[in-house]
Formats: sequence, C-alpha cells, structure tokens
Amino acid sequence: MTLRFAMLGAGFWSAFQLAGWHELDGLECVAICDPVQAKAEARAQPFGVPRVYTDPAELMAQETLDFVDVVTPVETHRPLVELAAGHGLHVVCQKPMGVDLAEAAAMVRTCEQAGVKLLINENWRWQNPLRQFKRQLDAGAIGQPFRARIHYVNSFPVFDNQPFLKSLDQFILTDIGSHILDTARFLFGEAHTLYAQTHRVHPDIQGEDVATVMMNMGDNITVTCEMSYASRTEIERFPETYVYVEGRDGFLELGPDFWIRETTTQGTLAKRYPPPRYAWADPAYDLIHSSIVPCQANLLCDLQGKGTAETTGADNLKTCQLYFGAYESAASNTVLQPGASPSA
Ligand code: 89V
Repeated sequence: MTLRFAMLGAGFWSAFQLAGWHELDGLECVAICDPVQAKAEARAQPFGVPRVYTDPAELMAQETLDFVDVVTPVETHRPLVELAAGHGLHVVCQKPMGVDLAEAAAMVRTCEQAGVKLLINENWRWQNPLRQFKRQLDAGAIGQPFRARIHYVNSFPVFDNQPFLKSLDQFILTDIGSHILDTARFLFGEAHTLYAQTHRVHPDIQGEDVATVMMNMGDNITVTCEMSYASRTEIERFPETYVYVEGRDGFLELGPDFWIRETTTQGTLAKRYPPPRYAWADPAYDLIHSSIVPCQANLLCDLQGKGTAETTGADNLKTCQLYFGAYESAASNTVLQPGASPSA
C-alpha cells in the first residue's frame, strides 16, 4: 500500500526531506503547502508534486492523506499538529518539537488522544559515523564507559542559509542542542542530572550561540556536550560531531573526517566511516542530508505499522526535557533532574 502525504512548508529543509522521501518506496507526496504560493510551486515542480496550497486547513479538507510532514517554523508546529490530528492524520514533525516543554507534551497528548502517530524527524543520530560509533560502543571493547565528551564546536556561518536563526530568543540549544542532546541519549541512555551554562558571542543575534551541558547519564556516565557557532578551531569541519569516550578498558573516539579510533591494551584500531553521497545533497551539509534517508526510513516503517520508530514524539519529549532543562539550569545556575519535570 502506498502512503499519501503532504509536505507543510517549502523552506530550506523541505527540499532535502522531500528528496529523502523520494529515496524510499511505498509513499507519494501529493501536495505541498506554504503561505507563499510561489515557494510551494517552486518546491513541487522538480519533484512532480501535483498540487500546491497556501492554507493547510484547505489542503487537509481537500486531500486524501495518510500523514503530513511538518517542515515549518517551530511556533507553527502545535497548531499544525492539532489540525492534522483533528483530521485523523499521522504527523511527522520537525525538531524542535514545540516552543517549550509544556507545548511539546501537549502535542504528544493530542496525538495520543486522536489515535494518530506523532513522529519527530530527528536525523542527527542517523549519521553514518555515529551509527558505527554506537555499534562499537555497545560491542564493549573499551569496557564500561565512565566519561564522555560530545563536541560540536565551529564557526560555520549557519545564519547564511537559515537567517531566521538570528532572531530566535533561544538559539543553539534548540537548533543544535536538540540534535546533540538526542545523540547523547542515543549513545549513553537517559539523563539523571543536568547542569548547563550558555553565552552569546555573536553581537548581532538574539539568542545564545555557545552552550555547555554536563549530565550524569545511563550507567553513571559523566557526559559533557559542548556546542558553539562562535569558535574558530583547527579541527572544525561543519557539521561533524566529535565524540570521545573513556571506558574502563580503553578509549573510543569519533574524530575529524569520520575517523573512529578504538584504543585498548591491544593498541589503536582506526577506520574511516564517511557518509553516503546523494546527488541532491548540499555538499556543505552532506553528512546531515544523507542521514535524512535512514531517519525517514525508520519513520516510514512506523507509519507502515512495521515497528516503532526510534524518535516518536513520546521519546523526543525526553530530549526536549534536556534542552529546555538546560535553559532553566543556565538561568538559575542549578543542577536539575530532567526526568522529574512535572510539565511533561
Ligand atoms: O540540522 C539543523 O537543525 C540545522 C543546522 C545543522 C544548520 O543547525 O538547523
């Protein structure tokens, strides 16, 4: 059975997500919606999408759909999810899920009550080198991990392609922190405690562009996540994430240029795990754009009833607790217990 879907939003990411869906069998995009008709038409035309709309309510009233893919600014997520759930449609939604934790929790509840799936298009953990890193970590050659560092620190001019990021009151923790803290959960398990600090270094932006989050996670692992768009370093290679893990029996590292190095008493094993290349991917974003394909394949399996996606709305709520918790921790200079939050 072919699933019919509509894409809501025709901005920067929609082109790559649409191309990602086109890599998969068993689904068809039948309409695109954007408040700017010309943008919707420009997105639909190269993909042969037959109809465009400027009003999502009209689209949902007119079209026969199985799900919608919400690729719009964060403040529109909740109303669009409620609209789709009201039409009995499953929803794939962009990160960050909502503008705050209460809103994200409400979106999960709305979909549960309507009996529709809410899945989050959280692609970072699907990057090829990170999947391999997780396999090696779980294989256990370095023994039980006790400390880890996730490093996403660069001076990439991220505002050039996504100018709206400049005006966000909450910037790096919602934009990249949502990915990095989700990756921390993927690698090390749930957070028991969290402490964060933030800085705004770029003078012409609204929110923070530097954040450090320290957590106790999983089986007593100290995890520090360093994020910055304001740091020029020798090893920076946007959009790579570096991960360093100390275990009782060795050290596992995901370093620059997709190299994984595993050091034990036997010595160091090094192998490179580059991402696959897709002709439609922007070369500067190749690593992330290629991760869209396995991420959306995982979401599609769930939509087809073949299993539960890794990043359901309910699962992603735990990631939301971390980045919204990080703002709270930084503002109050206190250590939080993320799972204990009453609003989720
Ligand atoms: O993946 C993202 O959320 C993007 C970028 C990597 C540029 O931050 O906004």
